[in-house]
Amino acid sequence: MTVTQADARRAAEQYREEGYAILRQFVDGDDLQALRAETARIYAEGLKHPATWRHGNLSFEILPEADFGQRYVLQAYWFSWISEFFERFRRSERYLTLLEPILGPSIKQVAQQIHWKPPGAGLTGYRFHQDVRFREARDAYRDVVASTVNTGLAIDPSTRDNGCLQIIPRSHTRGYLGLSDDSEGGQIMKGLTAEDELTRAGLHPDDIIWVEMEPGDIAIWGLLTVHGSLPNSSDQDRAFAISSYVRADTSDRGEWAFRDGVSTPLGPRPVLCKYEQLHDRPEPHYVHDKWYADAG
Ligand SMILES: O=C(O)CCC(=O)C(=O)O
Ligand SMILES: [Fe+2]
Repeated sequence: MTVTQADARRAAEQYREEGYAILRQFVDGDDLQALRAETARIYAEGLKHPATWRHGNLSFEILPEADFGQRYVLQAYWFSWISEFFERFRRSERYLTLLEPILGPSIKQVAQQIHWKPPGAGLTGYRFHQDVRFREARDAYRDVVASTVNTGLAIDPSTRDNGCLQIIPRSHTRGYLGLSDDSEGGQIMKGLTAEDELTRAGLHPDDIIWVEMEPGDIAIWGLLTVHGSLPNSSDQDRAFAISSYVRADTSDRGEWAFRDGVSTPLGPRPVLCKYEQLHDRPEPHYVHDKWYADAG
C-alpha cells in the first residue's frame, strides 16, 4: 500500500486538531525490506567510530566502549550523504503526498535522523518536550510552528517495552510549556520526566498515548506537540527515522526536498540546517563532549 491523497488529507486534519496523526504502512513490501537493510548498514557505519563523529551535517552519536563497556550508536544525522537509498527516500513521492496538504508543494528538510535504542545501552529515553526548543536559530524561520511538520517512521517494531514514542494529544494548543528546559546542557536524554513536571504544566499523565507502530508505519507531530519516550527495557532495538520538513518560503535553513512538487536532490555541499558550526569545521572530526557523564 502507498499513502493516498485521501489518507494524507485525513492525517492533516487530525494533525491540526490533535497535534499528531499516525499512518499505517506508509512503507511496505520490498521498499520496507530495503529500508531496514540500509538502516542496518548505517548502524554498522556508525559503529566504526569510537566516539561521536561529524563531517558536515553527517554525524553519528556514539556511546564509547571506554565509558559503556561496549560501543553503541544512538543517532545518525544526515546519512543521505553516505546513502543513495536515503537520499532518494527522504524526497520520495510518499513524503510529498503526506506533507503537501500541510506544507504546500515547496518543502525543505531541516532534520534527518535515525534514533536507535540498543538493548543494554541505557540513556535511550527522551524526556517529555516540545521540539520547538530545537529551533534555536529563530531568525532563520518565519512562523516556524505553522510551517514545520516532524515525521517519525518505525523501522523496527515500536512497542511500549522498547521505548515507543509517547504523545499528549491536543497539547499543541497550549503554547510553549518549558518542559525539560531544566535539563543539563539541554540534554533531554538524561533522566526521565517526573509526572509532576507534566502536572505543573497543566498536562495529565493519563492522556499520554503510546504510539506503538509496526515497521513502515509513520507518525507526524508538530513543534508544540508534547512528546517523549522511555528508555528501551526490552532486548529488541528500536530504529526510528525522524525527519523534519518546513514550508520552503518560510525558512532560510534546510536542504531542498521538493521544489514546486519536484523531488530535489542534495547539492554539492551541505547547507545550514540545525548544526550551527557547519562552516567552521568542514573537515571530519570527533566530538568529545561526554554529555552523558554523571547521567542518573
Ligand atoms: O526517538 C524518540 O523516541 C524521540 C526523539 C525526540 O523526540 C527528539 O529527538 O526530539
Ligand atoms: Fe522531539
